[in-house]
Amino acid sequence: MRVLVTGGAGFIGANFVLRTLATRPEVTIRVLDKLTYAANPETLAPVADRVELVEGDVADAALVDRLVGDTDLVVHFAAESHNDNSLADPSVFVHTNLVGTYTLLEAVRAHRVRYHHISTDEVYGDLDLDDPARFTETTAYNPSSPYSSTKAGSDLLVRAWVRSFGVAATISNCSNNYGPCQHVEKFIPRQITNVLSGVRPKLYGDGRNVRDWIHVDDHNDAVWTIIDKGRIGETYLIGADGEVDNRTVVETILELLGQPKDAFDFVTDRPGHDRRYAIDSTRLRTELGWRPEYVDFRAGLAATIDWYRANADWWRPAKDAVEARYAATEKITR
Ligand code: NAD
Ligand code: TDX
Repeated sequence: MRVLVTGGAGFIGANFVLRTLATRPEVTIRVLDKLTYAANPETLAPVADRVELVEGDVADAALVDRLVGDTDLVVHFAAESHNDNSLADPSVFVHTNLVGTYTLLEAVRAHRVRYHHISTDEVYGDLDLDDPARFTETTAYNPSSPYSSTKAGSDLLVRAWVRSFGVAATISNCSNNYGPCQHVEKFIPRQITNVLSGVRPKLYGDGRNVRDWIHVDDHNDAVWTIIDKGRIGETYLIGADGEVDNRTVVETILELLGQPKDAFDFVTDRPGHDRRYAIDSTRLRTELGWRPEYVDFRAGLAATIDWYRANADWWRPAKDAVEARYAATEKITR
C-alpha cells in the first residue's frame, strides 16, 4: 500500500511515519511537506532510506495532482497548527488549512484515492469548567481562533466533497497531543525545555484552562483504526479521557524535574483563550474497538521529559527564536 503523508516532517505526521514503518511492513510512504519553521526533517532521519521526502506546498495543485495520482491513500496532517501564530498572522492559516485541503480534495476526487483528514477538537469551540458535557460527533461547530476556524472550514470542505462528489474520505478530530518531537512553541515542550534551560515556565491567564491530553502514538493508532475500519463519510472523535488543567501540567513538569512546584510565572492571557476541551470518544471505542495505551498521563509526561532531556540537539536550534517571539508580547502578571 502506497501512502502519501502530508505534513510528515511535523510533530504528529513524523510520529505517524515512524510508527507506521515500524508496524506495517506492507506500507510504503512518501511525505509531502513544505518544511516550514514547524518541520524538523531530523525526526525522519532514522528512516531516511525508507521514506521519500518531497518538499512542497499542499496548495500546489500540479505537484499535489502528480503525487496523489501515484498513491493509494492520502493522510493529511499538514497544517499551520499554532493558535498564537494564527492571532499574529492568519493569512498562512487560510492558505494552508483551507486552500491546501481544497487542493488535496480536488486531487483525490480526480484520481479516486482514499483520503483521511486529520483535524482537531478545537472546531467545537470550548466548554465551561463546570460543564459536565464533552464534545461528540454531533456537537455544533463553533471555532474561536483563526487556527480553529480554518480547521473547521477544512472539515466542512471534506464533508461537502464526500456528499457532492463521492470522495472516499474519513475525518478525525483529536484532542491535544503530547509526546516526542513536538515543536518547542507548544505548551508542554515549551515548559519542559524552559526548565531544562533554567527558565521559569509560563502559564497563560489564571492557569485554570483545561486540555484533554492524548499521547501522539495513541492518536496515530486511532488514525489507522479509522483508515482500516471506519465508515466512509464519517467523523470520529479521538480522545483518551486526559483532562488536566494547565497549572497542574506545569506543576507536574516541575516536580518531575526536581524543582519547587511554584517555580513558574503567570503571564498575559491568550486573546480569546478557549477555556476547556473535552472529548467523548465512545463512537471510536464501541464501533471500531480502539483503546488508548497511555492511560497514565504522569507516566507519559515523564517519558516525554526524558525524551527532551536526551535530545537537546533536536530542540535547541529553535528554542531562542521561539522565546524571543513570545517575549515580544508576553508580560509577567504575577
Ligand atoms: P506541526 O505544526 O508540528 O506540523 C505541521 C507540518 O505541516 C510541518 O511539518 C509543516 O512544515 C507542514 N506544513 C505546513 N504548511 C504546509 C504546506 N502549505 N504544505 C505542506 N506542508 C506544510 O503540527 P502537528 O501538531 O503535527 O499537527 C498535525 C495535524 O494534526 C494538523 O492538521 C493539526 O491541526 C492536527 N491536530 C494537532 C493536534 C495537536 O495537539 N498538535 C491535535 C489535534 C489535531
Ligand atoms: O506558554 C504557554 N503557556 C500556556 O499556558 C503556551 C504555549 C500555552 N499555554 C496554554 C494555552 C492552552 O490552554 O496551554 C494550553 C495548550 O496550549 P498549546 O500547546 O498552544 O495548544 P492549544 O492551543 O490547546 O492547541 C493544540 O491542541 C489542539 C494544538 O496546538 C493544536 O494544533 C491542536 O489542534
